[in-house]
Amino acid sequence: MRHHEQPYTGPATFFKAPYRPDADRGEAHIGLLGLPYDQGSSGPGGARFAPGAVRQVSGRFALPSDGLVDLASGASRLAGARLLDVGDVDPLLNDVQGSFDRITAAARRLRTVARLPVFVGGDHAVTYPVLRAYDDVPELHVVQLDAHLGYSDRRYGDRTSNASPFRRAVEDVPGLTRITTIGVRGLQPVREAVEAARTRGHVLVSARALRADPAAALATLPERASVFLSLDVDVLDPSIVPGTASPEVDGLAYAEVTRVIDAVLDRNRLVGVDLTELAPGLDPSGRSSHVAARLLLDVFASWWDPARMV
Ligand SMILES: [Mn+2]
Repeated sequence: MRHHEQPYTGPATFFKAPYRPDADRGEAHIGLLGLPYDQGSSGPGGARFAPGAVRQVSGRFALPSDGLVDLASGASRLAGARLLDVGDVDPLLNDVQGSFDRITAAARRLRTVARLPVFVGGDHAVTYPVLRAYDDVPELHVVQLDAHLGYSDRRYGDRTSNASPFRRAVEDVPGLTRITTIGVRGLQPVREAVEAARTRGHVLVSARALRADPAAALATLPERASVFLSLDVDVLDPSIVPGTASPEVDGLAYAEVTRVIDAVLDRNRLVGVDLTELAPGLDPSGRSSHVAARLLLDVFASWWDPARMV
């Protein structure tokens, strides 16, 4: 059988895209790689199951060749976009550096395959080995949507957890110029991280500040830069995404998050995206995975411009 029209038929791949672990250079506009890694989480874990869960539910967002209709504007979105699922990185259990090396190598490869490399799943620790694959990009900016900083030097003595990816990245990625973190909130034992981030010149925008004055918050975003967008699903309110290990109340609404993403993409060149901290097992309703898949789809739709691809 060739046709797998229903969302739940056929092998589950990201957005029902062709499964091409051996994809060739330049083969995809958008290439999706699963990172089933959760050895960096001190919480309940389960982010290793995020790639599988997103594959399962993203079948409902499979792209017809003539694209989708944006019901808000009537515009056609993603017509002609070529997506590929390039598979997963196999982590090495109890070998963090070995796992990170595999992730970095796979990320470097995906950058040759796809115009827009997309990394799905894992706890936030994966962003460090992903960013290592961008060590050739001058003046790389990271825009991070997250309730947390991810900028601790150590947590419980460990330097490689999901509390430290951006701290390690600024140490090892020479071109990483600035990190803009949007959505931080709550009472957290991270004084050292806040001071280190401010000293390094990073920008922290709280969820409260974004809500109070969105225009002022968006004015902190980079412009005309190469941007890596790191989406931690816990930036969203836990009522929207309960399936995450470190939920923080008083989070952003979905439209607030997409407004930030649209602004980032309007002003910059997007060089990669990750989506982290989705722990599907913590949400028996399954809606967290649906929201995550939809968030990726909205990133793709905002990014895709056929005129730019010729
Ligand atoms: Mn977080």
